[in-house]
Amino acid sequence: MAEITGIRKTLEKHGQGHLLRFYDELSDRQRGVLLEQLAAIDFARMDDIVARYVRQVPGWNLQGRLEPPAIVPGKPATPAAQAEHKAARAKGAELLAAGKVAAFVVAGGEGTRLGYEGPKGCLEATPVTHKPLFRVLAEQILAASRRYGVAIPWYVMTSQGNDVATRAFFRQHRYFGLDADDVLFLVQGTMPAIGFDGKLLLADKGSLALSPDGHGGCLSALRRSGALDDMARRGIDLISYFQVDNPLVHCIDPLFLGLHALREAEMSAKGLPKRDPMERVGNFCVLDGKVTVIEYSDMPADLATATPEDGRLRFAFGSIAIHVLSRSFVDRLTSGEGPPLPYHRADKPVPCIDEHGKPVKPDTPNAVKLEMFVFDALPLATGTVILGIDRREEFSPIKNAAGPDSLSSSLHDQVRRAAAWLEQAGVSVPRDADGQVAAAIEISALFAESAEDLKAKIDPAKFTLVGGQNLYLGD
Ligand code: UD2
Repeated sequence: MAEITGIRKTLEKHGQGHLLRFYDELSDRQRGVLLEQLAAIDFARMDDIVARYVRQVPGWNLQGRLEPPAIVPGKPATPAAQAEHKAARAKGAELLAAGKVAAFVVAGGEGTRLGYEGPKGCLEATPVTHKPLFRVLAEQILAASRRYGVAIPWYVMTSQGNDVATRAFFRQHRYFGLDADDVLFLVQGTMPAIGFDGKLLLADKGSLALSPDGHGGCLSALRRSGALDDMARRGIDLISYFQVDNPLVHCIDPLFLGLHALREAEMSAKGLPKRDPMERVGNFCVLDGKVTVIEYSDMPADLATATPEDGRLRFAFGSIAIHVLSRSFVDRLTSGEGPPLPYHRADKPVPCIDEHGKPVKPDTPNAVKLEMFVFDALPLATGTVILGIDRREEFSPIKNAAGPDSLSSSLHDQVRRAAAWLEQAGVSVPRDADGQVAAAIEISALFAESAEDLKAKIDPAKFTLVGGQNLYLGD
């Protein structure tokens, strides 16, 4: 009783008294849920958040302050660059063999654009054996563990909405061959939806309208969950960060890890030339001397499309959300109070209840959702490597139900990469009149991790591949 009086007072002081409007109608269990949600919110900080992100629309002042960043080419052209790459590969391999590297996937997103029910990592996403995304990633981690002779711990970030289903999926599939002790789950935080009047929304009488706090929430989640301490105990120095939806990702890349280490970076990123100026990827820039990613939706069109005299895009490189983070950097960013990164505002239609407790399903935005983006940590890092990569080799995400960046475009790109690897190994691949691969080909990381690896493993003379064939190269 005393507790609820205190909470009521706090809420009223901060203009959020309506959140307890239906409290008396709730069962004990429902009351417990609501009180727990409220206890997780620092209402003084929420006042600041409302003032900063809801009462005003935060914007960027970019004119005249932006430069394109330096990119380390994925294919080095000069002898000095070639030597650096060689040294970096060796350094990366050394760090891996010494057990200094962890894998980290962010898989807490709601996948609204794709329209897939359930955790996106469960989506069947390969062309021949229809493996779920989680298995594709797991096999890479297992392959790298075998190659370097160490366990590579894999941290999997989920969200409240998909945590139980994700863990159950891993259990059901026996952790895809990984040791269960080396697969560690952490749940990201939530943010309440905030009405344009600054009042938090109720999803129903006993619950706030909450959603995941963005992949940038992973930094606090790593600390809060104990994952950072676990990494320290295991002797991990570097975190290889990737998203759940890109089956071409190289989860463990010795070159990238080695460049990050040799250049003493705190957070690094992979980038690629944008497909078109407005592609839905972040734009790499240097803003007031700091490497910064400006999301496609925040980048003014004139800057996104700017082409100086040579006709090339000035901000040509897009961020594909593949990073290396030093554990010490995450530790530093999360050692203070409060969120380590700024929020990004999105105005969304959020289902809720009105002041009479009646459900409202708006068609137009009625609330502000706030998310942190992990790339906002880049300008806080003392050193950053941006490694330019080949899209065909490393990036074909599954975001949309159809068209570009969909399951069908990704399947196509997976087959194309597998065919390219086979051709580099000397195998003849059937192609149709348009030059498209005329077979379904899938290569598990457990068979080969790269084109070079495949070349070393197969004898092209013993290999025939005919049009219409389904070819799977697995463990
Ligand atoms: C992201 C990047 C974009 C580009 C693109 C490449 C942002 C804002 N944009 O775009 O610049 O790099 O990816 O594919 O990041 N996730 C969570 N928790 C959340 C939200 C997302 O874990 O609260 C995960 C999600 O499960 C997925 C990844 O983050 O693995 C990307 O999320 P998204 O699909 O919402 O990001 P997208 O495609 O807008």
